[in-house]
Amino acid sequence: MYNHRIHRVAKLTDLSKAVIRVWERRYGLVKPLRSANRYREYTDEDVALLRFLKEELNRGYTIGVLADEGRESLLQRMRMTLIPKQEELTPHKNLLNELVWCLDPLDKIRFEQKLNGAVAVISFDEAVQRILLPLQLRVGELWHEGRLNIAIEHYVTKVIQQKLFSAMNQLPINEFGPRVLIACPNGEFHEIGAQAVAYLTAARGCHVYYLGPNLPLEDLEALCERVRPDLILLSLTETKSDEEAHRLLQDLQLLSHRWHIAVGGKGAVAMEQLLENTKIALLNDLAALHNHLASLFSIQQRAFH
Ligand code: B12
Repeated sequence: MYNHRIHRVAKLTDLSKAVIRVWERRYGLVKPLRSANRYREYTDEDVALLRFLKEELNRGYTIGVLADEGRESLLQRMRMTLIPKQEELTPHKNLLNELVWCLDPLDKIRFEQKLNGAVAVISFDEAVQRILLPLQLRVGELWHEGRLNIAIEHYVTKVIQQKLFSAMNQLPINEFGPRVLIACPNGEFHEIGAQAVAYLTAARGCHVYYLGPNLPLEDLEALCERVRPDLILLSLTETKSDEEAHRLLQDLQLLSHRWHIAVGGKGAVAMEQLLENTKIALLNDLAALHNHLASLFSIQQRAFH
């Protein structure tokens, strides 16, 4: 998660700097921090909120009505309706090529400068989907093909993980948001998909417990008794043999009698037929995740009213 200066915010939102300042002064809808040299600094969430306000104005709302609704309620609505436009989330191909060129031989400084620079100029959500996940995929594939040293792969994976964790740590903890447990079941070590899902879920206002890779389902179940999650999200990245898939399905079905479960990742998609007629939801991609979370929020809101 990054702070952006006003000229960048204007570019990212297509609003003029004057309008952004007026919305701050008159309505308090964004509250930028001030840097040491007094420049306004806006968070990714501010940028997303300004984009959302612009869309709401296009739909016919007036800024006065939106201001009366208040920042918190607008943020809640934004998270629920912010459906990622998949066509805008295509991988940043040229950048990925340039990053990969910095890896063999490793030029750490150029690699990090390029990566940090590219991630800083777009929203972190977009960076996750256009840069960080495709980079992980490329680097993993290069190692699998025997074209990249595993030490370099580990270095890149750690850089990506640090970025995801640090962005997640900067999000406010929404104590009253739906509680979501996220993990990879035992035997699953490919963690980045789950970690990205954890970030995106937290960024949409859920209270996330991220449990990482290789988690035995009995231990997950024991934790559920304490946390009482509204949703368990499991990442399955590996395609399983028929026998393994049936065994996993049995365990998941037991869990699904008590808790609401959704699975995603390539391994889950490969189990599509097995998952039919079960209570376990299959989320094919991140857009499906987004829709699932939106319905979780509306269930929670209905329960409150
Ligand atoms: C990166 C990678 C690695 C990295 C892992 C880094 C890490 N710590 O995570 C390294 C190089 C270490 C690695 C190692 C191994 N790997 Co590997 N790896 C890959 C690779 C190239 C990409 C996986 C990945 O991270 N993708 C990026 C993520 C973001 O994509 P994703 O997982 O598909 O997730 C996306 C969606 O599916 C979704 N998603 C994922 N989870 C969830 C969950 C929910 C709820 C939702 C909504 C969505 C969602 O979100 C993402 C959005 O784009 C794949 C091949 C491939 N092309 O997929 C092989 C692959 C997964 N690996 C494989 C294997 C076998 C291994 C090893 C066992 C190899 C070995 N002999 O040692 C080891 C063991 C893993 C370990 N112990 O760490 C096999 C698995 C075979 C199978 N049975 O399916 C694959 C398929 C390669 C192959 N073709 O054989 N690997």
